[in-house]
Amino acid sequence: MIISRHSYTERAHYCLSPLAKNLFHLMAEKETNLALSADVTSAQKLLDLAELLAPEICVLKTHIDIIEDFTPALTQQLRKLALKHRFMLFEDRKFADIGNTVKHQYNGGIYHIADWADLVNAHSLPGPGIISGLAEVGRKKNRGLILLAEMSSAGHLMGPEYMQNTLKMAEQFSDFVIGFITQHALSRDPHWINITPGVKIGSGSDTLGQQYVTPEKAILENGSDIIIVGRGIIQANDPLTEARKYRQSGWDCYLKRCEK
Ligand code: 5BU
Repeated sequence: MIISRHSYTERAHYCLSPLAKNLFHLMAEKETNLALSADVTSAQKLLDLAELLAPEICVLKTHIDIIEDFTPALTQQLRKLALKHRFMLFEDRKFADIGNTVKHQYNGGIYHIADWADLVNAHSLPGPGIISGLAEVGRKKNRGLILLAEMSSAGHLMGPEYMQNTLKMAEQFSDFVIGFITQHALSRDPHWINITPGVKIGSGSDTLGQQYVTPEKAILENGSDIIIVGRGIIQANDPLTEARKYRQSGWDCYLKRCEK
């Protein structure tokens, strides 16, 4: 198992992406490795959640295309919150097309994702052209890309060979790709950030294929650096108390991993 025992601050030194470096420093200084998956469908609900939980998180992950009353004012507000409370915005767009198409999807359309999202993700499935296309837009704006190496859902097709090939592809773009969406750390190189969705205290699953691991399993056994939590927090009676639990648990596991 490939698990880094180094601190986030130590790992920041190895990053070729300035954004990855900033993210490691932000996590270390704010003492949080919790990302909130704010999967709500109204702009006001998203802003309320962001405002409430901003002090607890290093990353706010959005699905901007599920917002029913989207206006550009929403992303401007999110950016203000991100600056004020020091967290990064991650649009979970999962690009999966040829380079020329993703370039337009990233930069243009209704959402102008590249103008406000520090981070986006993409499938490696189409080959390296998808990264080149996104990099044409993202590099000059100091954005970062996360490649999907391994999903959390049951029956996904991302086997060990696919994951290794995704790593190899990332290595060609290590100033722009900051790491992976993955359930398991992929490499000994300390600069890659392993980001894990499907995390819930108590583990379990939902009825549509989502599979959960606990923060302990994600961080201590599987080498995750950032845990993404959605319904475990936003469907709780008291999301703030719940977010603090996840934050504490995530941070304790990270400290324990560094001590080992
Ligand atoms: P949940 O409510 O904690 O299950 O939400 C998980 C979020 O992470 C949700 O927005 C998914 O779209 C996202 N996700 C995921 O669950 N699994 C994956 O492999 C990837 C994204 Br990639």
